[in-house]
Amino acid sequence: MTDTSREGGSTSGRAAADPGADPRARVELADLRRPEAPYLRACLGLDPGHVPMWIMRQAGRYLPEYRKLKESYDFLTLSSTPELLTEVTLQPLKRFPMDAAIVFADIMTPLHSMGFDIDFAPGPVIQNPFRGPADVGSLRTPEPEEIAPYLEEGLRSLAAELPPHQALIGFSGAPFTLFCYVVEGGGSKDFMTPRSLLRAEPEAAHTLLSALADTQVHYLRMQHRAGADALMIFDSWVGLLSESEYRHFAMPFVQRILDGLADVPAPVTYFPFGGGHLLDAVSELDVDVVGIDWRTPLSEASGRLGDGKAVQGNLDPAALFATPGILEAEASEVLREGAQAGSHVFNLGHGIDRRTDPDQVARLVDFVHGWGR
Ligand code: 1CP
Repeated sequence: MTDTSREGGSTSGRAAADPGADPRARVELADLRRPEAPYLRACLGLDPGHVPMWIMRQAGRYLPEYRKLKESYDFLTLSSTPELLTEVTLQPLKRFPMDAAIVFADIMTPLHSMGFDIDFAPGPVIQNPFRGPADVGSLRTPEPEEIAPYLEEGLRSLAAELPPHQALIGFSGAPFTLFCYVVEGGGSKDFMTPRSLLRAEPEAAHTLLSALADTQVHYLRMQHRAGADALMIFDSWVGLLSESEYRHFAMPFVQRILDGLADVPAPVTYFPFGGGHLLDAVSELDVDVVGIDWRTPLSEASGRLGDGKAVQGNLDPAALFATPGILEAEASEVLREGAQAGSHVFNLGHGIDRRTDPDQVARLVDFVHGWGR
């Protein structure tokens, strides 16, 4: 079921304070640069015409053309050179009729301007991790124009190249997930060091989480200004937290970002990976779309999130390794589940695996776009 009652739209933005307005109408269609893009319409709960789809990590190593570029350039060069990041972002759209492009960057991209020294090997490695009160002094909240100027240039060229029906997604990490990496110094299974720091040094942790939130506000606003039609916040590690920990250490800083975006007319997706147990709390966040991993059925997620939030997801990335028959059966199940939610953007439940056969992706996109026709 889709709600078309908001089609008229006003020129007010996300912060629209018209007391008579639909409280769900954070963003009006009339404020979008690409009002016909099915992805954006689904984000706002409007009839998209077909179930729109894109795939997390759609530009990446499963594509031979990406691997070819990687022979000549490392990840940092690819993601920090406007021409190259534009080319890589568009690679999957040249092969598949995706409904959205996601800019080729990383959740670590803005951290450099906060004073963190980051390499990719291939996961992020932070040379100067934040370990406590002694590191508060060297923490910077950068000026907006200091954050990834090459990304701004890349987004401008992407926005100019994309046709009106394909949306451009900008993104950031959520404060808790970024906190995990900058305290740990890289990836981890359980992020014990950051989770201990939350208890041992609550004030320093709070200072870092606040600085991370404020930097993401600048970073996301810049991306919208440069041409991103929609924004997404990845919270990849909140699955480690109980609901009570989530409400204390993670959720307020996500809301702090959302408050900082209140006047930005772009739908916002929040993806609490592994956060099926957190959806009651997530329902209280002021977001338009919630990303769901494959462990929670979309109808259940939507029921817990309540009216007014679209869902995104949630095919298990492993389904792309199955026979075409099984792949289509699993995709149908996701589509049936999504149809029971208010509004649905099809995606995987996490990033695509680098060993995936691109022909399977082509099959999936055709199948999703043909569904219901
Ligand atoms: O060698 C390479 O190709 C580098 C691998 C790579 C890529 C392709 C990294 C290092 N980052 C990226 C791009 C990236 N990262 C995108 C691009 C847009 C897309 O096509 O989707 C996005 C959205 C991200 C987001 C990201 N980076 C997340 C959130 C999503 C998730 O996977 O949970 C996280 C946690 C990161 C950190 C990161 N960066 C790179 C890696 C390998 C990792 C994971 C590190 C770990 O193991 O914890």
